Amino acid sequence: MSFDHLFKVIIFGGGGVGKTSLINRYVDNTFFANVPQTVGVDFKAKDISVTNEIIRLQLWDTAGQDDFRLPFTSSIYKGAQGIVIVFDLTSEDTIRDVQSFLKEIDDHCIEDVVIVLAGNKSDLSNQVEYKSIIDEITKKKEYPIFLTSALKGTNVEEMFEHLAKELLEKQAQSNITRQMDAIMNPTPPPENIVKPEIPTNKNPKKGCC
Ligand SMILES: Nc1nc2c(ncn2[C@@H]2O[C@H](COP(=O)(O)OP(=O)(O)OP(=O)(O)O)[C@@H](O)[C@H]2O)c(=O)[nH]1
Ligand SMILES: [Mg+2]
Repeated sequence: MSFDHLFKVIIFGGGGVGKTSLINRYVDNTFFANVPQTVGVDFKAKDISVTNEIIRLQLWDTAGQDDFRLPFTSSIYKGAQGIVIVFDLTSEDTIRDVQSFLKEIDDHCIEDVVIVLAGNKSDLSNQVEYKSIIDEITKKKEYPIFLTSALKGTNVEEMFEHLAKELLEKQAQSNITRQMDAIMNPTPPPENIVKPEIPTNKNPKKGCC
């Protein structure tokens, strides 16, 4: 199937927070109680229709374990347009991990990336009070937070759809900026341009009549 836009989206988050499960739920509508730990990077893609355009979300499922993820960081970050940082609502450590992911993203200086946060495992009752920790970590910057359950499917589509719409909007905005730039700063013609010689007729023939 062809598509109008392709967006690269990375899924980050600590070990076992449910990154692979969220992707499985979104792309295949499946859930497994036992999921093999991700090593390196896995990929899945899903095509969705947003405002009459087909968007292909290319989802990069990363390993929660630093040892399995860090060797791949440069290829993971290259060309990334969207990022989901997942934490486990029942684990304070994984909520605090959000800070190191935000710092890592900052260190890689990806411009104009769309970031959303996902508090996963919302079906479980032993949840930690995540809001104050996230507020403390993100300071004044506000990121959309979706409380998801890969097990039940709660908010999973909503989160990826929100991301897709944001990515589309951001792309439209940067196209407008580029067009405005081209209008305001037109490229000057090269200075050493060779003008074609126009033959001049020094002895023009007189007309016959
Ligand atoms: N109750 C509940 N369990 C979940 C949910 N999402 C994932 N799990 C379980 O949590 C465990 C880890 O899920 P994964 O999807 O492998 O987590 P991951 O973040 O990909 O883990 P790594 O690849 O090791 O970093 C599995 O046993 C899942 O079944 C959820 O929404 N609710
Ligand atoms: Mg995984």
